[in-house]
Order: sequence, then C-alpha cells, then structure tokens
Amino acid sequence: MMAAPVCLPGQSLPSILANDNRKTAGVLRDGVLTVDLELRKGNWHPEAEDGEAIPSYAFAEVGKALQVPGPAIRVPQGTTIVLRVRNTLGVAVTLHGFHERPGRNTDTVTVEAGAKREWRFAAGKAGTYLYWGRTPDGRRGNGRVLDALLGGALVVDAPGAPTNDRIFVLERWNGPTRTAINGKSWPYTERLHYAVGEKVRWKIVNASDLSHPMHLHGFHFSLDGQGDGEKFTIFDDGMKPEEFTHSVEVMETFDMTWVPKEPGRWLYHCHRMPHMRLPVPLDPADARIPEHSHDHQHMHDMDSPYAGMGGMIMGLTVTGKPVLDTETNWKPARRLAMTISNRSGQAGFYEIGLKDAVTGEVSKSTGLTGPLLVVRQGEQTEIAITNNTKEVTAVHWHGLEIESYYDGVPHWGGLGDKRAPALEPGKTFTVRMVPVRPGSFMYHTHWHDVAQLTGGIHGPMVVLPAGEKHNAAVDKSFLFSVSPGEPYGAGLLLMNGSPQPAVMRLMAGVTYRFRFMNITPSMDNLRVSLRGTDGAVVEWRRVAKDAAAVRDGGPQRAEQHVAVGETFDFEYRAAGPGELRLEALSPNDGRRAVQALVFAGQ
Ligand SMILES: [Cu+2]
Repeated sequence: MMAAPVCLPGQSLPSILANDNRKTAGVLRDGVLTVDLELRKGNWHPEAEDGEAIPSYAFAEVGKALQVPGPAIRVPQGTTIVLRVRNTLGVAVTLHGFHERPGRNTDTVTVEAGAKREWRFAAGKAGTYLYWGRTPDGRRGNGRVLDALLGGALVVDAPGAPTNDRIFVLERWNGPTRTAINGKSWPYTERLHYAVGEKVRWKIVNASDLSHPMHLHGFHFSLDGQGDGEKFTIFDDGMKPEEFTHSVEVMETFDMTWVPKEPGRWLYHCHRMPHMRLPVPLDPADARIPEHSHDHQHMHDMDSPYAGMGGMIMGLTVTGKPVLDTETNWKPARRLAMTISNRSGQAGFYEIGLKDAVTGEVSKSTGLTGPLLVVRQGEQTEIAITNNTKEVTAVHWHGLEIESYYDGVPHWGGLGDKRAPALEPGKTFTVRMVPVRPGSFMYHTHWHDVAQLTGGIHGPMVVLPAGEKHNAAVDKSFLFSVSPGEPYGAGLLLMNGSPQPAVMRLMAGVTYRFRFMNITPSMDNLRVSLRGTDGAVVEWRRVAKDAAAVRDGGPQRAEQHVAVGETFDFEYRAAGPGELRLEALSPNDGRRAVQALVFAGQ
C-alpha cells in the first residue's frame, strides 16, 4: 500500500531532522541575534526515521543537522538580526522574508551557488512571520530535489507577550505523503499532551503552496492575531474571534489560544481531504477529487498507527476530570435515529434518514446532502446511528463540544482504554450529547474517505439556543459539497445536495438567517455571494462564524469566503419584492452552484 521510497541511485545523503521549533536558532547578545545558516542537501523522512526518504534541500545552522522546517528565528521586539547564509547547493537560491517587519514580499535576495551573504536588519514589529527559499531545479513539479521544505518560522515577540507557546509550520510537497506539520506526517507528527483547563498557545505558519483550513476537534479557539508573512495584526482582547476552523492562506500565519475543557483524544488537522488521508499516489490537481482509495485495511487494523489517516494531523491527548457527563441522570429529552443507507441503484450515493423517536417526525437527504439536524442547547440528546450500508463508516459532529468518545473519530476518540468504535455494517452506535453553544455546525463521515464524503454522508446541523423553536420559514441552511459522479457529473459543486436547487420562495420585509457550511473535500476558497439578477452584490449582516457570534459590523457587501470546515451565519432582509441569486463559486475553476431566491411582497 505504501508507495516505494523516493531514492535516487548512488546517493547517501545526511538525514534531515524534523524541527519541533522549540529551540531558537543563533546567539542573542546585547540586543543582536546572530544566526549562521547553511543550505545543504539531505534525505528527509516525513514518517519514520528509517522510512520513506525524500532528497530535499534544507536549512541548517552551521555545524548542526539539517532541519525541516528550517531553524526557528525568534527574538524580542527591538532586536537586530544579523543573518549569514552560505549556499552549498549546486544552484542559486532565492530567499524570501529576511528583512524588517512589516516588509514587502517582493523584497527577495538570490544567493548564487557556493556564495555567502550577510544581512543586518531590525526585527521590527511583533508578530508571527516566516522565511522561505526556492531553487530553479526544485521539485515543485518534476524536478529532482525538493525545495518545498525550505521554509521556517520567524517570530518577533511583543514586550511581555507569553512565549510558552508552540510554533507549527505547515508543509506540503508533491510526493506520496504530501503534507506535514513541523517536518512529520501523521501518525509520526508530534503527539501533544495537555491538562484540562490549561491555556494552550499555538502559532501556525503556512510555509506551503496551498491554503489549509485547520480544524480543532471538540473545542473553540481564540484567534489572537493573523498575518500575511510580511505584516501581522495582534487583536485586542475582546476583539478576538472564536472559531473551530481557521483557513491559513499560502505563506500566511496566525496565533491561537484555546483551553481544553474535556479530557480524551482529540485531533487538530487540515480539513482538505487530500491533506489528511493515508498516503495515496500523487494527484496532479490537488483540488480535484482523487479516485476512491481503498484505505480500509488500515482502518480495520486497530494496531495500525495510521487509524485511517495521514498527513497534516496532530493527535492531542487531554487529561483531567471530565466536565461533560452523559451518564449521571441521563434522561434524554431528545432521541433521534439516524440511518445511513446505500441509495438503491445508484452506486456510491448514500441516503441519510432522520427520525425523531419522540415526535415520530421523519426527514431524509435532499439530493446528495443529509437532512438538517436540529438539536437544542443544554438538552440531553441521543442519536442512534445505524449503518445500513456495506461499508464501515463513522460520523463526526463538526464544531460540537462533545465527549471525545462520541466525537466520531474511530479507533482514536475516547478516554483511556475506551476507544470509539468504527460503525460496522448492520451495527448501531448511539451518540450522547448535550450541546453547549448554539450555532451552525455539520455532521460528516470521519472515515477519511472522499467517496463517502461526496456520496452524501454529511449534512447541516443547527444547535438552537435553549428554549427556542426552529422556524424553518426564516432559518435557512445552505451546505456546499461536491458530487462524486452521475447523475450530476463528478466534481460538480452542490448546494444542499444539488447543482441547481429549486427556487426558494421568501418574503420581502422578513429577516432571514442564512447559514453556510462548506463540506467540500478540498474547495478551500469557496466564495458565497448574494446578488441581484443583474449580478450586483446586495448587502447582508454577518452575525456568526463557526457558531460564535461576531461583532456587528453593520450591513456589508454580501460576499463571503467560506473555507472548508467553516460555517457562517448572515441575516438578510429584502426591502421589496424581486429575485436574488445565492451563488457559490470556486474561483479557481469556475465551478458554481446557484440558488434562486424569489421575494414576494407582503
Ligand atoms: Cu491542507
């Protein structure tokens, strides 16, 4: 199953070590940090140290081992940086980011083969930044040596800012394993251990060539600051958004803090399916959906360290006293039965049924998207999921604060020896939850299988504030997914399970809540807009992102980037009758789904 190691004949190269970014490069003396770097070639091992070896260009501190990511450069604000780089490669390297911040990304320096350069610059404004290099022969495509890993963190600490944090550099390369964090791919990424109540601070640096929607299971985090590699904005207290997914663009960075509230095993991962799957043969167009891969032997093997996943994933173990309790006085007010079935006569399509055991109310998939699941904040809720398909699956409650065992990551979730099972064909698994906060969520397969995800094992999920009733007339969910094949054609963008849903009839003068959810496998730059039939964008009001209220910024242009794994809530009120179009667009390739909204006068 594993691809053959990429080894060129006749090479015995030194190993490149994974850099956990805990140590700062160089020597800091009298306000001056002096760093001596070298560029050399080595073999990088994204998995085990004796596993797959990929010839790569890398940075090292002079006299030390090569590192991926490159040595972390970290200084207090006010420091001057003296940086020397010796290029021992046979080719020139163009270096980005070795300058004062804020800076310009066009400010680059090329160091010729065999040459040495020295820079001296003020570190500048506090923030999380990066540096990176490229070579003309680098394997961005079919070159022989990888230059995609020539990147490292550059952090400038504000006076008094906490430094008991971690820096995680995201990497991607064209190879069988393809994505890594701090130089390793799951299951070889660092395992992190935290205690309930501990304040966790992370700095995320995207040194790769694609965006990564980074999703934290089980908890919201606070976005403390973000930057584009050249500028960085630190948000004031009270202005820090809470999120469960943050997409970090190419060569951009962000800082986050979060507090683990519930013990168990959790994940932090990129939500683009190709970046979190088992190693698969190279897919040339990353945005396209790879063929259905048969990862299943790894999933079934409980002893496999992969647990069905690979790439840009970190495993987090939280210890401490549980807060959520679904054992004591468990008398669920809400009992739901969810069935997952193969759609008859349509291979690869799934159908989800939802039945309220108390009211008897039944709903099912619309097109290729599962029915809207509505639960209530603070209400004991039980969902019995029955797998009527012939395949193993698992259901994850995206964004929900839930016990690790019920989080939906088979063979991983759970507390101590108790591990969440995979949902075998013919079996039922009953999930217990007491939703903590209201908002827009999703449920979806966590079987790490593009075919299941696109085939329809996903759906919108809404948590209503305690005591509130769902008003379907004004509360509208729009979930975006991608189709696996006929009848819609492979790779089509879908809205609520269809490329062109039926006209929605609404009323002028009424305030609607529009909820957007992106569960496409990898369409991370999805743009959602609300326009007149002439194409002119109208105005709406943004009220929430990732089930957390956002500051009321007043009416704004009705156009929103919805990254994979993000949810947004907007309010919209049409002043008068007319027709609008809710458009979801993938700007890269022009794929779109359009929902016509016709507003009648009152
Ligand atoms: Cu990614």
